[in-house]
Amino acid sequence: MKQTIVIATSNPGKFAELSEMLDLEQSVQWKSLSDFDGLVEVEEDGHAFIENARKKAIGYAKQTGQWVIADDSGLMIDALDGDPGVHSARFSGAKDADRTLIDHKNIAKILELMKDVPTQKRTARFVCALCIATPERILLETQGSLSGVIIENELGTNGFGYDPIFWVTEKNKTAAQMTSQEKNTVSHRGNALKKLKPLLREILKKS
Ligand code: ITT
Repeated sequence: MKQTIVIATSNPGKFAELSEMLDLEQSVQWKSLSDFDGLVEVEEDGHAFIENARKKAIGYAKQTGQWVIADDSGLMIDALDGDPGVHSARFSGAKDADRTLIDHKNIAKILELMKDVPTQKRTARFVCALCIATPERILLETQGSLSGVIIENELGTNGFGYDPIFWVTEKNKTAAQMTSQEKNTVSHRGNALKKLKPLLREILKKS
């Protein structure tokens, strides 16, 4: 029998990305939060990515009665003591409904805060934490990261969030200059999923 796993997002893009990258369709029936009515939103108020991923996975597993996979991710900049970190999504405080506008304001705030930071001190990393929980317990947790440098101007139009100012040295381009496939091979989310996949396969074999 197929194991149902709920991906803790209502965002169709993230649902497609996670279910495709996990690529275990044979043994898993993927669902999203949109398949359930009356769910109470689990607040992401933890101090670390893994805390938020854990909170969402457990919270939605209890509400749906199913296994749930949840993620939290963001950008950590060394010169800003790890900020924007868990506040990445709304670092500028912008409450606009338009995600592109929020991203633009977040980037503007970072560039302003870092205007006097020299190149060699502009190191940063994207981090992604993943957690799978049943209604009873945490089954699996993994983390992945991608190191880079914050550049002084936006470059590239692909991706989202901080991608246009995130220079990936090993690729000699920003994350916004990569196709989504290319980004998946090096990204924090891709790395966390690569670690999770064999562990999940083992658990599914036993269940
Ligand atoms: P959810 O509804 O799934 O929570 P979200 O936009 O909050 O969507 P995340 O928690 O994964 O997504 O990421 C928080 C923020 O971190 C996100 O809004 C971006 O600003 C930034 N971020 C995360 N991953 C990124 C990536 O691959 N490229 C650029 N920015 C990223």
